[in-house]
Amino acid sequence: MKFFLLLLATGFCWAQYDPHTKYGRTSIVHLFEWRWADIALECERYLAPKGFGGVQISPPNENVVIHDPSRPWWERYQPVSYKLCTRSGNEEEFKDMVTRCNNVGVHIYVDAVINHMSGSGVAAGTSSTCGSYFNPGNRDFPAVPYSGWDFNDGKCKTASGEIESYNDPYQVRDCRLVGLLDLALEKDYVRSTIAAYMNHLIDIGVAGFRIDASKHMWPGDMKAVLDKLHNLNTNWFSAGSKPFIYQEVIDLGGEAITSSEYFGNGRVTEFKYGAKLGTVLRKWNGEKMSYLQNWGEGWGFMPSDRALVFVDNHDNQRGHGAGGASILTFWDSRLYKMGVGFMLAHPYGFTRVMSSYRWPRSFQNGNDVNDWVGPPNNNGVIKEVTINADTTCGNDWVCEHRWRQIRNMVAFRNVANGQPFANWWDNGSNQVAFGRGNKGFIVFNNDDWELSETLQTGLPGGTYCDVISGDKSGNSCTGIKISVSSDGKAHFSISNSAEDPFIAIHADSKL
Ligand code: AAO
Repeated sequence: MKFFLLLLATGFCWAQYDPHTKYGRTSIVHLFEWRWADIALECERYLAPKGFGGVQISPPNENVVIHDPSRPWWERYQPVSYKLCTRSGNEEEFKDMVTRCNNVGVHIYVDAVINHMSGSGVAAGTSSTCGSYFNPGNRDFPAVPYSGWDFNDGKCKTASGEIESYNDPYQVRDCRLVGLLDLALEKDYVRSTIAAYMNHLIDIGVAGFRIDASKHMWPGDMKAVLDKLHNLNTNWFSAGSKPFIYQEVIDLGGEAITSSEYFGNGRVTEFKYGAKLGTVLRKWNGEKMSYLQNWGEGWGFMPSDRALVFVDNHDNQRGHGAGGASILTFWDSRLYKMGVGFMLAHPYGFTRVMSSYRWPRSFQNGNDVNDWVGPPNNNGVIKEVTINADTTCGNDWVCEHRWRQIRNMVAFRNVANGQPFANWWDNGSNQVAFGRGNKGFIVFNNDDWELSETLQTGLPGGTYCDVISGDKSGNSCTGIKISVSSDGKAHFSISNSAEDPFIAIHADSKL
């Protein structure tokens, strides 16, 4: 009986919360809009050697091709069928990516768009990434197939058929989100059809799913779909492994629907995390880094073991979704590196790093009129991710995950995995430091004056290489060196005008 309960607690109950990353790998990266061929190469040449656990990919199923505006990134959130056929690649390329990434211990997490199909106002025809016919006006998606029976038109009670108020949970689940045809997930046919799509991906070898627009589905309907899913492919995962599930629910407080309603299904995106961290690092609303001592649940966030966290995502880096102006992105690179560094050093949540492309941002009355612009492309065909001699990316791919400060903090998190939050220090303002047991230590100076302090690091004595200003290579260090004395103390000085005003050392950066 005891054994059974243990099994229930560790294996069965917890399964969908476990990212199934390879042992010792603790973060995933969202390679937004990348082609499958480039992701396969990136797994082999970069992500595996640098210790990344996995990749969140853009939706792999057939979507509407939108011409006005021309091929926006958001066309991929308007499904036409579940054929694996998009601008990122076809089914063969998808399978090749999953196999090659899994073979080097980097897993694939699919962005699953299952709440809806295309916009209701999209014209009938074959303007889709695989050429499948569809007729939104008639609710006809023959390539699935779905018909009028499979949508929530009869169930939604608003006059417009749209979500008109986020204060009414019925509208949010039963009506259309920005005109998108809302699937009737209460129907077994719809549940089984979605589960078949997800099972096809699981059988190919994916490790889990981001479930798009989860707030717009009833948790019980989602559970019915998730209960139909296969275990992960035993070529790469241990027998009985359930897919990792993280649900996109935007809960900044103040609405009828809360994240906690979804904990039974898996993890949930914690949108408060990036919104608050951006506010603190920008020093808005009187916030200071010294207030971060109780970061996590102490800030009203969900339990750490339910949270999927990120500094920015593909929506709020361009003003979609939620979080507002405080969100830090690659456009504010200095603060962004500090934000991502803080996230990766701190034990709270399961971490996702964003990897973006550059677009011609252009503000009019505070809004970016180019927030729709799709990935770098030639006449609509997504451009290759080229790699420059200095290991950065070309063709307008930003590749934040390849920035030294971010890549090295992914390694820091792996080294510090399982170690407690320790040795907090702050100056009452925006200079803070903390460690992770005896494995890692990080110091930030976000004040307008120099930091010069002797601090307890918790680390064994020795000389360590700061992984923010440089890299350890062999027994030398291309950045700042920090000597930790035998009592664990070390002196840190960080100028407020340093290129990156933070320093991080860890067990593997010891010289
Ligand atoms: C496109 C066009 C539309 C057109 C439609 C159909 O832009 O004009 O009507 O096609 O033809 C993406 C794009 C959409 C795009 C869509 C389909 O962002 O612009 O529509 O593809 O092509 C809500 C959802 C959340 C969603 C987010 C964008 O709850 O699930 O909107 N995110 C996902 C994806 C996203 C995708 C979809 C879903 C659809 O990540 O890329 O859309 O598949 C409140 C609510 C949030 C709500 C936001 C925005 O947030 O709480 O739940 O997110 O509003 O509507 C403060 C508040 C905060 C509030 C926020 C904004 O911060 O504290 O709570 O203000 O008001």
